[in-house]
Amino acid sequence: EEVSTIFEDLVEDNSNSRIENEYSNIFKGRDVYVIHYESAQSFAMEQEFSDGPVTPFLNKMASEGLYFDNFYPQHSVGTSSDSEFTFNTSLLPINNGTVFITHADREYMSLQKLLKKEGYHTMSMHGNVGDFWNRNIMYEALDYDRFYSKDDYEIDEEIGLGLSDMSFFRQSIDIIKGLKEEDKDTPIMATLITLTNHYPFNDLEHYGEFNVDHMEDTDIANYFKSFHYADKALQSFIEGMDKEGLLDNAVVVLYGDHHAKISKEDFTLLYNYDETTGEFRHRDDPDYVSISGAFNKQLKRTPFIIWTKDQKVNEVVSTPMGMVDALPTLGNMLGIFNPYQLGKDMMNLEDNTVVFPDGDWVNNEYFYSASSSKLYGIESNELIEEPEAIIAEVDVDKKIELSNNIIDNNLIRYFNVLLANNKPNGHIVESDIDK
Ligand code: GP9
Repeated sequence: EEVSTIFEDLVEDNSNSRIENEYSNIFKGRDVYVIHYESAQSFAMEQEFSDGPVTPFLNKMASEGLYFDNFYPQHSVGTSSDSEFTFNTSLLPINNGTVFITHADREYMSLQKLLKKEGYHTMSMHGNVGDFWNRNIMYEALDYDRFYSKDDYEIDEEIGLGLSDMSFFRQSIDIIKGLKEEDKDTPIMATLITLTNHYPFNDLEHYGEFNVDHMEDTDIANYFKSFHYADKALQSFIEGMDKEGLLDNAVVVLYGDHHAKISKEDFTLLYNYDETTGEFRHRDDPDYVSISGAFNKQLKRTPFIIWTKDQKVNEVVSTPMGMVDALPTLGNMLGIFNPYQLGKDMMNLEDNTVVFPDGDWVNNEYFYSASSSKLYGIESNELIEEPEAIIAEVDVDKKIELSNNIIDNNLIRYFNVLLANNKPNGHIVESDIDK
């Protein structure tokens, strides 16, 4: 009974929120290249030094595509793997472990499954060992057709954690080109997971020169140098794919997978440097910027960009968005629909409450910190006195508990039976479930 009720509520809510809009099916049948962009944080896209912007090419893609500039990856302790999980399923990560490791034996409705029904070949590509984050096993649950991991690449250049992004992208283009030459008619969905721009960003002799002036010799400076390298690698991928004609009928999706563990001390230096005096402001300066509250949360935002060579959609969406909203938004554009998604199609929303696995939430007006039980104004970053009534309006636990329930109790296995046998009010019996 309980499963049927959960199923009915979820599927009905999703069906009701499924609104045809000008973006419906606009990318149907196109190749889909998803760039899982390691540690790419949005704040870095706004930084410029004497050697130029930190991320000039990423900024160009953001200006040419559909740029969600108020995006949160919603990861928990599973960091990169949590981002992959939520992007591909529109479920929240669990907050007491890592789905990729502890719940890879569950059934999921994934982007891969939905696209395979449309005839796509789906694959993931990553220069690290295949069992990192238990990807080898979890990818079977997501139902990827193929996983190109470290053993599929020539490790001809190592920077940071392993295969350099430049070499990874160069070799990945060759693989994709080969597949297209073998079968130009089968659409491809490929996830390309980068690696170089990874904590602690200390492989300085290999990133290339990039002067960050007054920020030199800080950890955040090393991050900027690493990210600047990753930006060049991204440019080599897009330009290399275009040179091979692989972007003419494609959509590129790029997301920053999580924040980069930059210290508050370094953020304080960065945001309190006074260009006019060449000095760093002190705490008693009236223009001093405090790294706290809503601003501290916003610094953890990462980019989410949907880009096409023909710039078919070119706008900035500033509605608060979580990774859980990615599949509903992209799926509508690809002509696919996940009946069990917990997220929303962003193109139908003016406001949105992004709920995090730890109980934090953010919307257009407020940021709520679960750990401190404090509420902040998004614009003012001021503490809201007497926040109880506002906090009570957001049922955080409902979304977190629903997501955890679906994952922990493998409910999609049952949902699929209800969906297949159209048994919304019926009881599921064990024989209904494929062994
Ligand atoms: C590991 C890479 C980085 O293969 O995806 O993972 P992270 O440490 O960022 O979770």
